Formats: sequence, C-alpha cells, structure tokens
Amino acid sequence: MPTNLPPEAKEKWEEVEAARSPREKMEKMQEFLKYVPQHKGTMKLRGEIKRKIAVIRSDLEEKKRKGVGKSSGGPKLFLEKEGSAQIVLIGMTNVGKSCLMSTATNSKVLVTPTPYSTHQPVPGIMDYGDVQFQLIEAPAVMKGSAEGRGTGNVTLGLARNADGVILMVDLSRNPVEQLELILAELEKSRVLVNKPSGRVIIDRRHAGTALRVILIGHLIDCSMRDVEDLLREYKIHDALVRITGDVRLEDVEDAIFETTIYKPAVIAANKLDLKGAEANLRILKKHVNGKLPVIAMSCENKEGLDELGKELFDSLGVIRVYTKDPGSREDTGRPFTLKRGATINDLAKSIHKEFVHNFLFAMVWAKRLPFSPKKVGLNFVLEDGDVVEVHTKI
Ligand SMILES: Nc1nc2c(ncn2[C@@H]2O[C@H](COP(=O)(O)OP(=O)(O)O)[C@@H](O)[C@H]2O)c(=O)[nH]1
Ligand SMILES: [Mg+2]
Repeated sequence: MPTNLPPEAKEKWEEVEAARSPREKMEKMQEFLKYVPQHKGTMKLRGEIKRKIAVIRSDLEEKKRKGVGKSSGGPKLFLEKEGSAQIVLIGMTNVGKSCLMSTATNSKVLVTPTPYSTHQPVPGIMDYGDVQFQLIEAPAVMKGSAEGRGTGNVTLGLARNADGVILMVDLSRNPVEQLELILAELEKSRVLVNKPSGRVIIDRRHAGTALRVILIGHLIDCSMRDVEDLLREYKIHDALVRITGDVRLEDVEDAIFETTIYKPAVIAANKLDLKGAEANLRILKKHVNGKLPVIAMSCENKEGLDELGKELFDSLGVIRVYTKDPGSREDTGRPFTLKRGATINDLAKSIHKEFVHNFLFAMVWAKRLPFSPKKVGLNFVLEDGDVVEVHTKI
C-alpha cells in the first residue's frame, strides 16, 4: 500500500526538494517527518528519511569539526565522481579488495592479511578500453553493517551513491555465505542488486514543461490517473516519468522518495588460484543461477581483470558516444558514456548545458545507418560507437 500521507506532508516534501543547502534540506526533512503518521505503511519511508538526515548531519558535523576547507581525516561519506562510472567494491575483510585496487587501478593501497585494515574509502581509476571506471574500495562489510556496525554506514552509503557495485568474495572460503551476508546488509539499507520487476524513473524538468507519464509495461492495482494524481499530490507538475515492467502505486511513491534503489552489480569471485577454489566457484555459480554475472579471478595473478571490465561495462547499461568538432576529421578520442537509450539531447546536455539551447542539428556516423553521416535532431537515439558532430547557433 502507498503510505497515504496527509496533504501537509506532501507539501513539506516539496520544500525538502527545493532546499538549497544540506542544512536546510535536513531541517525540512525533520519537519516533514512530523507530518508523517507512524504506522506500518510508513515505516520504510520514516527509516529512509531518518537515514538521510543522519548522513547529512554527520557530514555537517565533520565539516564543522575539521573547519571547512581543511582536509578531513574521518571517513568520507561521498567521493566526487570521476571517469565514466563510479563503482564501489563491497566485500568482507581479506577477500582481496585492496589487491584488486592495486592491480587494476592507479591507486596505492595496502594489501595485507591483517583484517579490517582499510578504514577509509580509497578511490582509483581502472581503464577499460577507452572507458575509465572509478573504483572505490569501501571499508569491509560485516554482519550488522546496515545497523552501523564498524564503518557500515560509510560503505553502504557509498554503494547507494555509486553507479554500480562489485560484490567481492573469497573462493577459498564459503563464497555463498559471504555473498548472502553482503546482499542481506545491502538489502537492509534498501540497496537492491537484482533487477526489479518494474521501474519508475522520475526525470524532473523545469517549470512549465508539464507532467508526462510514459507507460511501457503494466500498472498493478492502479490506473494511469492514480499515478498522475499521486505525482500531483507531491507537487510534481513538471517531469517526464517513465514506467517500465510491472509497477504498483507504492513503487511510484518509492521513486519520489528514492527509498529503494537498484544498483547494477557483478560478483568478483577472487583467489581462484587457491586450493578448493574451483569447486567453490561451481557451487557459487549454481547458487547465483545466472541472476548476476560471476567473474572468476585471481588478483594476485592478475587473472580475470579484462572480464571484470567487460561485465562492468555490460551491466551498467552504458554506451560510448564519440564527438567530433565540426570541420575536424577525427573524433576527440575520449567518448562520452551515456545510458543506453540516450538521445542527442542527452549527449548535448552532457557536453554543455548551453548546447541544447543553441542546438541546430547533429551529424551522426554509424554502421547501422544506410548512409553516414546522417543529419538528425535532438530525439535521435544513440548507440554504442556512434560518432556525433553537434552544430550550434554560436
Ligand atoms: N592467493 C591469493 N591471495 C590473494 C588474492 N587476492 C588477495 N590475496 C591475499 O589476501 C589477503 C587480503 O588481501 P587484501 O587485498 O588486503 O584484502 P581486503 O581486506 O579485501 O582489502 C592478502 O594477504 C592478499 O595477498 C588472490 O587472488 N590470490
Ligand atoms: Mg583492504
């Protein structure tokens, strides 16, 4: 059931969204909570809002303690994104996370048999062809991380904020047990890795663009009208809402609050070189049963790194689009990575925010086109490997 919030709560939520600073956002969330009645249907929402408040508060306290501008010593809750996608490495202690960082990325980390030696998230860049992934080694996950044990909040917060996750297990110990433990902790923090049966994406637009709901799938126990009414109750008047698969009204509400989120995930089954690993790998694969990709690897022997890159790229659902300056013969080399299904409009936005405004037309070179280049508009759907030349008024 949807949470059935009173109108005052819905209005407050609009203020939360409009907040301009973390402090204001936190205060508005606290006010919002006062209007949310306490019952079973609102438990999930209350929990999630409280978690968000806690994250902002600890960030603010941290800044205050360190003095803004000075480099901070405590564990960071968010790391600035770099490269095409941010991927967080999640695993219990000693599975080989640091070893992967040191072999696959440019970062300097400590690889050691001493458990729980990584307290701080450590970033590094991993090259995969012409795409760069930012890997982050998160502090180890343990039972109770979701309740804040160890540096659990940091790790799970990083996972929430990332574009994807690598679930790492050690094949010389029981990999199924490790995987289930990490998945359980992630699930408790409402980060799910399995594909949902349906999906709601709310893309907020500037005022005046109106509300448009695109339904590619089925609404369960509700109508299109109910969906639109719910969005309007939350003062969402200007947005493009895409609904795919099987979706209930509560999933739409979930999307408004971003409570449950889905992360693309790959399983890195490490230490393939050790005794018993092959047998454990078979058990793990049988258990996972094709639901997630399993990459067998040995960080120590630098095996499986390419497969890891490929699976990451595939699971993220991204495409590479190369741009060319008008008049130049060569593309710029480094592609833009965009979500599958992205259009020229999305590309233009990621090049520069003024680009859409000044857009005239684009020329596209692509193997699937009978003739290249083709002159196209903002709605043209791009595919991996396309080369684009954007023409603007100025
Ligand atoms: N045999 C073997 N040992 C590994 C491999 N990867 C990591 N290790 C060892 O496992 C221990 C823990 O590695 P580390 O990367 O620090 O684990 P973390 O706690 O997950 O960061 C170290 O002694 C590593 O040398 C591997 O692929 N094979
Ligand atoms: Mg480590």
